[in-house]
Amino acid sequence: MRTIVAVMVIAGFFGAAAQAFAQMDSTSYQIRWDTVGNGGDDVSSSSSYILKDTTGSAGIGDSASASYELGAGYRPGISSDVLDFSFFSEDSATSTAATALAGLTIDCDPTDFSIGDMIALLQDRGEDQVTAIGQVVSIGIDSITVDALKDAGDMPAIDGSNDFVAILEGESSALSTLSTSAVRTSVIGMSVSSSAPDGYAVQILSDGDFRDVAETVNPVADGSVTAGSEEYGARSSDSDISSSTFDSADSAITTSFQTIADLDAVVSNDRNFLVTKAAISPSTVAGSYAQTLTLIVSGHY
Ligand SMILES: [Ca+2]
Ligand SMILES: [Ca+2]
Ligand SMILES: [Ca+2]
Repeated sequence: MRTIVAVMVIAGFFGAAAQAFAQMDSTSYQIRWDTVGNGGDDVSSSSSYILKDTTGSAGIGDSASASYELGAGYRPGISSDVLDFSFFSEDSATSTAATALAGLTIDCDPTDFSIGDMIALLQDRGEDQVTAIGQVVSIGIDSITVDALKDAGDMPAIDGSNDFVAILEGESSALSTLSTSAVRTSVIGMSVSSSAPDGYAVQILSDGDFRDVAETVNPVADGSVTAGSEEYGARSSDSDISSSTFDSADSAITTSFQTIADLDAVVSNDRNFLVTKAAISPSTVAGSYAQTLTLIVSGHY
C-alpha cells in the first residue's frame, strides 16, 4: 500500500502600518497632542484595565475654517489602533461525524468539544467539500451550537454521509495519508479585527514546494485539485479578492506573498478560511511531504 503522509506547518506574523494624526510643530519641536485640564491622568492601569482620561474639559467640540479643523476636548483624534489576527488549523485527529444542521446547531457527539472552540463544519469532506466555520457557544446532549457559520458562499447541507465537525486549533495541520482516489483537505480558519479605516489584507507565502527532500507534489495549475491528479493548492472563503485567484480557483501557494482575504472596512472578528487540498497520481513517489506557510495581516491606513 502506498503511504504518503503530508504535514503542513503554519507560522503567523503580525504587521502594522503607522497612522497619521494631526499635530502642531515648529523647526525643533512637535506637539502631537496636549491637554489643559483639572485632573485625571493620561494613562492609569491595573492588572486588568487601562484608562486614559482627564477631567475638567471646557469648550469641547468640533469647529472648522477654510484652512483649519479643530477637535477640542480630550484628544478626540486619538484612539488605540487595533490590528488583531488569529488563525487556527484543522485538527483532523479530532473530527467527529456530523449528522444534521438546524440553524446554528450541529447534531454530533459533543464529547470532544468545549465552549469557545473554533470548529469547521465539513459537508462531503474531500473534492466536493462545502465548508463553514464558527465558534462553539453551547453544548447539548447530542449537539453543539455555534455563534455563527461563515461559509464560502454555500452553507453546508448535512445529511450524515461523509459530513464532519473538526476542531480548529494550533499551528500545524495534517492532510493525513494522501490518496489516488480522493482529495485530502485541511481548513485554516482566520479571524481579523482591524481599526484601519481602509480595512485589512491577509497574505500567505510558502517556504517552497509541498515536498519531501527532492520530491514534490505539483502545485495546482488548472484551477482545481482533482482526485487522481498530482496537485496541491488552496482556496479561500473570501469570494472577492482582486489581486489573486484564491477567491475563484484552487490556487498554488508560492514563495511570493499572495492575498487570501481582504476587506475594505473597519472590522471586528471578521472570519475567513482557507481550504488546503492535495491529491496524488499513481506515479507520485511515496514520502512525507511538508511545507511551512507564513500568514501576514496588514492594516490599510
Ligand atoms: Ca454529506
Ligand atoms: Ca486538476
Ligand atoms: Ca475580499
